[in-house]
Amino acid sequence: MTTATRPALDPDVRSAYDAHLARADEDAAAALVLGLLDAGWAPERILLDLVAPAQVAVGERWASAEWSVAQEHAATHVSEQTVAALAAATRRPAEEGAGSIVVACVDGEWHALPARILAEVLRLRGFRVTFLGAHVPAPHLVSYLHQHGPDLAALSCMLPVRLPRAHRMVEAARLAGVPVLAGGPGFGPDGSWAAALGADLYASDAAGAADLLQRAWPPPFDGAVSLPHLADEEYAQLVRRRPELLRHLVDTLHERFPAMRDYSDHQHEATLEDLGHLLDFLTAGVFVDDPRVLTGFLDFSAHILASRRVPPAGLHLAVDALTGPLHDFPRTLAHLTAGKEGLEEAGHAHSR
Ligand code: B12
Repeated sequence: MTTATRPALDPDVRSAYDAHLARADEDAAAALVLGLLDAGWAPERILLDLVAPAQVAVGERWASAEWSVAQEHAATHVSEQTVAALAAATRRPAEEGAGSIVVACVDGEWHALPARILAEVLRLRGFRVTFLGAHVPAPHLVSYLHQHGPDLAALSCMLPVRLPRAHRMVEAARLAGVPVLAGGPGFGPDGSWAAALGADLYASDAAGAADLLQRAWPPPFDGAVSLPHLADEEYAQLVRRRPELLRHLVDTLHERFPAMRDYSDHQHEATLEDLGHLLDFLTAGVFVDDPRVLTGFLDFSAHILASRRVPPAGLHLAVDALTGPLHDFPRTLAHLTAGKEGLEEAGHAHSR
């Protein structure tokens, strides 16, 4: 099966599907896609031109605070059920000798739906696919690969903060003798972090991955890790010093924003989580030696804060506060400087 050129999807279909997501009506959403299937729409197209972009829009509604987390979760569940309904309606046994692929999310990665869509697209293109789901720890991946010996492991990473763990997964698969196809925005805007981590192949989306594999099967096994900067130990030190740095950030914020002392337990917990994310994105950027990991996170966080009418002063302050304890980490300091400049350039003003 291929992705032939077809007329654009009727915007009314998309609006109707969006409305089913908004009402969390999984029966109506499933009925809509099964109707499209009956009307002759290619299942791959329904997945990639309807379900996936509608789900991206769900993220935008959540990010702009138009939808609560609960609404986002309900809509995501409907998308998952829709993909399941489509999969059940189109399932057929793989042909004898079909290439076998294991699809898994990297350790700590809970965005299972993009990987599930990839799995279904690969299956529709004739591959034998096993979907391992969200958050697969490296040791479990290794034992699974040893037991089942697939031709390829397809690893999904949606957030760059998971890159150090993604690296362990890539290494684990390659040690088991299984080549790796990496994908998802977590591997970088151009997928360059996938190559640095030793992945054999990279594709930015499911159709691209299927095209690539259909062109070049069996997959190559020639990835090579390229992380020479790790010799300076800055990454290892950032991991070791995380608790101390987190404490320093909390103390600094308390000093600067005394109102934080009256925060509820829940507010304290949320602040700790946000500051932890900042440290983890910084650490992941230092791991792959690319400041875009931190700048991307700061830009994203400033937008989220703006949509909730919170000024980004806390972000600036937190980035500044890290320069003291990390003054003898030149590479990390360069990332922090890029982060500050990025915030200023994007107009996320340093105001209180
Ligand atoms: C649903 C969702 C969740 C759900 C996931 C549930 C599930 N079962 O999947 C939950 C609630 C768990 C979640 C949690 C979080 N999320 Co979230 N989430 C989303 C959302 C709304 C949709 C994701 C999705 O399904 N997209 C639809 C897919 C189909 O789109 P796609 O990316 O185009 O898919 C293609 C490619 O990614 C590619 N691909 C993916 N994997 C692979 C693998 C291979 C091998 C290949 C070749 C290709 C490939 O192929 C896909 C199909 O073509 C996105 C918004 C968005 N823009 O996507 C945010 C989003 C990804 N989440 C985000 C965030 C911040 C988080 C949290 C950190 C929030 C928090 N503070 O807790 C946590 C982190 C959880 C974790 N540890 O993983 C941010 C990431 C921002 C960033 N750059 O850092 C986003 C972008 C939201 C936003 N607009 O800000 N999330």
